Amino acid sequence: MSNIEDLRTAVISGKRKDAKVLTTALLEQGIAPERLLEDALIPAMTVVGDKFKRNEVFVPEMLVSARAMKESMKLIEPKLIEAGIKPKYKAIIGTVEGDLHDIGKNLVATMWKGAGFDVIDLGVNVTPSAFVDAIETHEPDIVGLSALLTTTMPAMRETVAAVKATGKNFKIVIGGAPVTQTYADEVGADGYSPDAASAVDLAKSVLAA
Ligand code: B1M
Repeated sequence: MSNIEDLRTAVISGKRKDAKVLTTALLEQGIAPERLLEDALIPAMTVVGDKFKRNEVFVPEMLVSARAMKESMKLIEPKLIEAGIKPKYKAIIGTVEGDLHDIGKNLVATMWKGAGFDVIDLGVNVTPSAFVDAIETHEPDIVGLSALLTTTMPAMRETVAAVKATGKNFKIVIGGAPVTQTYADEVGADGYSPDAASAVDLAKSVLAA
């Protein structure tokens, strides 16, 4: 018999194959998919995020844990859909226009998924109008923008203005190496976070506000 604790440990240690085998076994044992999410994957990614914040693990370890979580999610997601279980929050994320960097943005997307959000990832080089179209289509609770270049920071400002002009009710958060809290305040974002783990705390706090 497999147990949920083993799955949590497999994700924390980034053991992708174990995560797949354990998820399959636990689902076959009749454990509800939402329990796997709530008692294994979300706590596992919280542990990894906390370790990252304390500098006990670094980006490579976060990436292997994220990969293990994705293996498990691939099996859990269809079951959650079948059971009609909806995530509490919907998020849209993308790297702004002109910018092709996606490693940090992908990590934020994964951590948000790990926190139980439904994440629509628009990819890189996303124009303000593509963000607006996605907001009209998906009606998210939160929108995340990433930029890695000082030259693409102005696209962040333009995107914030464009998405706010939709008049829809959602929060907007930004991040990326050159981005700061001061810049977030200047462009009118609801928040900024310096890393992927803090992006989860940030999203939860702006959504609760
Ligand atoms: Co580029 N690049 N790059 N690059 N690149 C940087 C960013 C640079 C600092 C390198 C340098 O000069 N030292 C520099 C930018 C300088 C500046 O503007 N200040 C630079 C440059 C100049 C360029 C090009 C212009 C080079 C050229 O062609 N002349 C070019 C631009 C292309 C374009 O985007 N239009 C370019 C291209 C590339 C590659 C394609 C080769 C590749 C990207 C591959 C990819 O992403 N798929 C690349 C890479 C890999 C880098 C470095 C080496 C690494 C970036 C990275 O992935 N870091 C980078 C130098 C460096 O950082 N050491 C560099 C790891 C990642 C986990 O961190 O993305 O910061 P990061 O994400 C963090 C946080 O910032 C935060 O959380 C993440 C995890 O904790 N975060 C958020 C990110 N998004 C967030 C969103 C949030 C919240 C938090 O809320 C929504």
